[in-house]
Amino acid sequence: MTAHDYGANRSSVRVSPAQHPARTLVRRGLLVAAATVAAGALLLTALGTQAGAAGTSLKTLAEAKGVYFGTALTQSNLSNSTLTAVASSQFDMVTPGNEMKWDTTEPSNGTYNFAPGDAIVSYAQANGMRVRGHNLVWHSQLPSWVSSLPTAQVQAAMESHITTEATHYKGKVYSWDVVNEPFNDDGTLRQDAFYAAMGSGYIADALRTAHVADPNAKLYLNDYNIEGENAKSDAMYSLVASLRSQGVPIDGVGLESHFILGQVPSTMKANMQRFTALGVNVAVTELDDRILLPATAANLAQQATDYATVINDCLGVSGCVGVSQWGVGDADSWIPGFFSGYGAATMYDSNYQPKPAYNAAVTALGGAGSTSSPSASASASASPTSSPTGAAGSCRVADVVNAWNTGLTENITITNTGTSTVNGWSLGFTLASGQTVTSAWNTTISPSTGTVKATSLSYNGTLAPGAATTIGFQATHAGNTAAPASFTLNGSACSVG
Ligand code: 9MR
Repeated sequence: MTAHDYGANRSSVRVSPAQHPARTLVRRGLLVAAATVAAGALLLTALGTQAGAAGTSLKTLAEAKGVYFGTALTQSNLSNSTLTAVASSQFDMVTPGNEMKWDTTEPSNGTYNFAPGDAIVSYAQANGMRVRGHNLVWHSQLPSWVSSLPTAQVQAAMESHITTEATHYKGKVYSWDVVNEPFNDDGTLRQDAFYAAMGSGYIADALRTAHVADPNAKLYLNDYNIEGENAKSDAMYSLVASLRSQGVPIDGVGLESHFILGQVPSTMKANMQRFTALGVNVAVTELDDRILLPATAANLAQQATDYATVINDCLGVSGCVGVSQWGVGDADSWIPGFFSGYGAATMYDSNYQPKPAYNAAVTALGGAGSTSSPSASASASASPTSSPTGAAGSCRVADVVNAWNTGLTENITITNTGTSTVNGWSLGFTLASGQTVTSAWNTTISPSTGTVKATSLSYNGTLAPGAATTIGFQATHAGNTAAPASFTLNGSACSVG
């Protein structure tokens, strides 16, 4: 597998794992606000607790539709209280990001380590969430001792691994991705260690072995680029049809759904339907939608459309059991580390504030999403949720500038360091000479040069004490790329840094 296989865009460039950006997660408790100006507004309060109308979380809405809404979590995610507050309030299914993969669970032959996976299961159980076991057999994150085995020993090693792991988690997982990513994009089976040892029969053997170990777990084959109808999904379809006709225990097909902005296949629903017609379930297992950075308002609006499309496709297929996003927020996403220049792929920004895609998901699930999709375009509503109050001298601003020869972006994090809640804000600052704002996100900025004001939108105007929000803009420049020297919030000076 190479990272650029995920999704149709072949122009993406993989960076080496060593270049993965540090997953720096915000420690401070952050407000998750998605308030609309209208009555009946959707309001999510600090640390993901719902204070708005009941039933506005993704999981509650999904459950009312008979499906789940999940996320991937890694063990390190569990120590981030801001992240886990969102995870436990919004999601009812957890997929361990890495903790149940072979390289973790059986790093050397016959030596098992279930502690990381157990930590995820414990978190899920404590928060009333189910677990998608991920995964038992995969060519990747496979310890080298397996691929170095003499061919004649691979089947026994695979069966032993499946039996031991599936028995350990018996009764604790809802489902297993028994075989992960078995196909090449052209529909041929990968020539991995399992195929080399057993031919295509390794898949049926893996499923049968898992079923014996945990007869109640739903057994899945999971892959990417099988969301729409194409050679790869055709191959998966033929395989599932064949397995079913042989009585091999298979319950579902996972469609990973690592999408590129605007490229959700139009055939996704029909594709899911043909699988369910075979008598298996389908699930969207690893949803994200990557954007070429910096994300513009139009990008975020398209992402919202993409999320709604995927969720509606699932809801439109009776055998689609749920949707899981791959990671809680943009700070947790694998995308920036694998696709150079891409990011912003999830429903939550890097401060765990909901993005337009979140509101779109809520709406698709039948909830009362924001009436106007949050947008950073100049035409978006810039009305504060009420008259600006608070924050008299009680704010801190951190500004990160990324400049190139003719342009720059600034990402500005505003923190309410005061003791009262800010209800609607206006951030004043002066652009360096020659800079002209061309687009903005999570705010509107006016005018585009000189001394400007960045104004809150409907969904990020409320800042509880200690809460932060991040806005940004893109500008052209004529050589001076300096950040503003000072900022005011609702007229009062902020500390900078
Ligand atoms: O999210 C996982 C990331 O932390 C790992 O570095 C990566 C290594 O392959 O695997 C990621 O999860 C993958 C999942 O297990 C299978 N489908 C693709 C996911 C993204 O690479």
